[in-house]
This record gives sequence, C-alpha cells and structure tokens, in this order.
Amino acid sequence: MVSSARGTYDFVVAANRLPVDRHVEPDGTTTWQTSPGGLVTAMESVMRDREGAWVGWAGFPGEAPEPFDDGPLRLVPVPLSAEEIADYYEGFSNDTLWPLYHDVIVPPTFHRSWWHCYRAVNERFAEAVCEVAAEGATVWVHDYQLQLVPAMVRDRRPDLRIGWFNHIPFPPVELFAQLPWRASILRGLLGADFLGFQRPDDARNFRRACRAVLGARAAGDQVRWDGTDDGRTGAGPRTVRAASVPISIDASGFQRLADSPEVCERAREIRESLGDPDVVLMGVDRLDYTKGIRHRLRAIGELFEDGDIAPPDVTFVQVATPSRERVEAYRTLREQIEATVGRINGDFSHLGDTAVHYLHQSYPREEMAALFQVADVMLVTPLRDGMNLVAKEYVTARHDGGGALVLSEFTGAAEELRAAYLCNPHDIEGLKETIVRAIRDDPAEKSRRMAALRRRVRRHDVQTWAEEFLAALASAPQRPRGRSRR
Ligand code: GDG
Repeated sequence: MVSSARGTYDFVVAANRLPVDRHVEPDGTTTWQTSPGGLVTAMESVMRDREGAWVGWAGFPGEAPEPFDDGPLRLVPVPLSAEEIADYYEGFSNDTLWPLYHDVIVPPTFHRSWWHCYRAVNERFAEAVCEVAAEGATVWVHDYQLQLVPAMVRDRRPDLRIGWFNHIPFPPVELFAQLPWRASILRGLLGADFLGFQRPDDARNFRRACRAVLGARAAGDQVRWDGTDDGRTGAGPRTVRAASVPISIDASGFQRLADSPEVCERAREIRESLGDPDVVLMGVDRLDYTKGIRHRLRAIGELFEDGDIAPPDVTFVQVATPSRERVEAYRTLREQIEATVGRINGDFSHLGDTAVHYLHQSYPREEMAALFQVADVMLVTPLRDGMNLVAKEYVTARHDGGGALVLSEFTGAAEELRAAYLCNPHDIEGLKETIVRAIRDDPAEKSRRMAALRRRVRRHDVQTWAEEFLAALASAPQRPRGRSRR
C-alpha cells in the first residue's frame, strides 16, 4: 500500500541490487529491464501482487537516477561510487563475507578499509529505507551485503517492523569468529525482529554465534540480548527470532514457461544439435568456486577415462554463467576450469563428437528452461550453497517426469529434495558412482524419485516462502517502542 500523501510505503524491500538493469539505447534513451539472478527471480513473483518500494543499487557507478515506478513498484536507487563498488561490493561482500560464509573454500580477505566502506554504504541504504518507509511499515532486508542495515534502521525508526533474510549459508561460529568485525555484524542483525535463514543449521549457527561472541542468551529459536554495550541497536533489551524459511521458485510460472511449445521445440533443437546422444549430462551454475564445478569436471573426466561414459552416446554440457569477473579468485577459477575442459576434450572428443560442451555465457530464461529439459542427468554439486534454485528449476522443467537430479549434500536444497541422488562432491569416487547410478538406474525408480521431487517443489514454492517469512515477521516478539532518533 502507498501512503501517497507522504510518498511513503507500508512495504519496503532493501537489497544490494534493484531488480532491473539499465540499457542505454543507441539514440541515448534509457530503458530498464528485469535482471536475471536468484533473488530477483524469487522476489519478482512476490512483489508482482503488492505495492511497495525497493531500495537498491542501480548497477553502475556514480550518481543514482531519481526514484521511478516500475508497475506497482517504486524503485529507489542508492548511489555507489566506483571506489565503493570495489570496496563494499567486490571487496567486503564478495571477497570477505562470501568465502567466509561458504566454509572458507577460498581464504577470505580482511581489509579494514573495505569494512569502513561496507559500514558507510549500509548507512546509506538504511537512510534510504527510512525515507520511504511509512509509519509502522514492514521492511524486508536481503542478504549478506546489508547485515548492518537492520540495526541502523532500528536506531532511526523504532516504529518499523524489520525482517532480514540470508540467501547464503551462515557459517559455524568456529569460522565466523575469524571475522575481525564479528560483533558489529551480529549487533547489526539483531536490530531486526525476525531473521530468516535457508537451513535450520544456518539459524542455529547464528544463535550460537550470538551466544559465543556477544554473550547473548539463546533459547529455542530466540535470541535475547540486552543491547547495551554500545547504547545503540534499538531501545532496551530485545528478543529476536532466528529460524529457517527455505526459499523456493515460482513453480507454476516456471512450469508454464517450460511447457510452452516454443521451449519444447527449442529443447528438441538443442538435443539434435548435440548429435542426439543417449544421455545428456548437464551442469548449470554461475561460475563460482562454491558451485563445485572443478570437482564435477574431475569426476566427469575420470568417467571418460575409465570408459564408463563416452561420446557420442554420452555428452556433458556445462553452462557457466559469467560472474564477479573483477575478483581474483573468480578469474583464477575460470582459467582452471577452462584448462580442464580443454584437457578432457583433447583426450576424449572425436571429430564431430564432443565430450564436454562448455558455455561461458548468459542465456534468456526460455533458453534455460529448454536446456533443463534436455538434461537426462542434472549435476548440482556445490561444495556449499545456501539453497540452489537450479535444482528446483530443473525438476520443475521436466514436466514429462523424466530426468534425474544428482544433488550435493552441502546445498540447502538437499534438506528438502531428499529423493534426489545425494552425493558428497569432495568424494570423487562416490560422485562418479552416483552419476553412473543416476544414468543407469531402473526407469521406474527414476520416475518415482522425480515425481517426489516435483511434488515437493510444487507444494513449497516461492509464494509459500514469502508468506512464511512475512507471517514469521508479523508474529515476531513485540519490542518496547523507543523514541525515534530521526
Ligand atoms: C544465491 C545463493 C540461493 C543462472 N544463469 C542464468 C540464469 N541463472 C539463474 C538460475 C537461478 C539463479 O540464476 C541462480 O540461483 P542459485 O540458487 O543457483 O544461485 P546463486 O546465484 O548463487 O544465488 C543460493 C539463491 O541466492 C536464492 O536464495 O539459492 O544458494 O547462493 O534461478 O536459473 N538465468 C538466466 N540466464 C542465465 O544465464 N536467465
């Protein structure tokens, strides 16, 4: 709802990025197009039905455009300078927090200047939220880039109901404790009324960190903290609920897309262009070290070497969407992956029969849906992943009930998708066996598993997720109302 008299809103989302990308046409006019990606895909269907404001960075450095409307949604751009993009986003968010929160797969980098910038940018987001939030509004903050925003908003506006959702894992305190600014991060989060996590373990890790780092009390899924050590973070003692609310996809929307004659026809074309193999193995990921692409290639390479699979009967398609290319660890990973693909193809491809089709490109959603339909076995093998929406999209796209999902135990999705072929991606021998099993299993067993997976995603879709989150936020423990410091 819009409180139009004041240009403020009863529902405000804050996320690092706005849900749109700017395109400048050759004649100089500007258009905005919905951007791809996990969060946008999930929130799009939630925001479609409600009026509200979305606070986020527009995706380019320098001055931000004026707020503008996109359908029922008010978009409020937050400016970031080139230096802030380097320090707050590429630095602290993607080179400190991202590796730390994903089990230190690569070592996190700690720089005090990055932290100072992260704090300053979070302050700017908090101010923008307070400006557009109506009295008593609900504010939904997203993800690890904005962990200080809940307390910064609370300090200015105790009247607001504030929720935060973590799209990525929350690490065990033994790893989290490495962070020099661990107490400030926890205090920032405790400004919220409700904190949502992907898995029960993530919520538990957070509560344990509050106990160990802040000396807070935790009972059940609540953290009680007196909030006194720096006199900020809301007035007086607070009780905050931290629980799991696993994210999902717009299952009916994605199923409709996958069912469309155009997508089905495109799937046929893709299969034909691959030489109509008996089995198409596939991986679809952002090119990220958390996604386990190197381990997967290792297993695939050995399967070709052992003769368990061979082109043209079996081929492997790896889509690796370009990601964070200015961060060193991502550039190194890309080189390693491309060297491995080259080696496998050099050894096992023949003229006209390619062992590994590697695509370092971004595709429209329709093409993604068609690719999913072509995959006889989808390999989702991250070393750590908050949820993994590709797993849920894949089973939804297979409306014929065919296919098989190989899924890493270390994804949030594995908590729900128990009927998948579960694997430990670190165990290359075990991973190879699981892939072979998923290829050769009895068709009746495969379709039983697939039916269970499809049922689960249909019943727990993104709308259910948003309703659960907002219901938990609405019923979160009431706190004493303090005086606004605006
Ligand atoms: C974070 C967490 C959590 C990918 N390439 C293209 C494309 N995609 C779409 C996929 C899917 C989404 O992007 C990726 O979502 P994931 O869940 O796999 O991974 P992250 O980007 O790491 O997302 C993750 C998620 O947040 C949500 O909470 O599940 O654990 O890390 O929807 O289909 N879409 C298009 N072209 C591409 O080339 N159109």
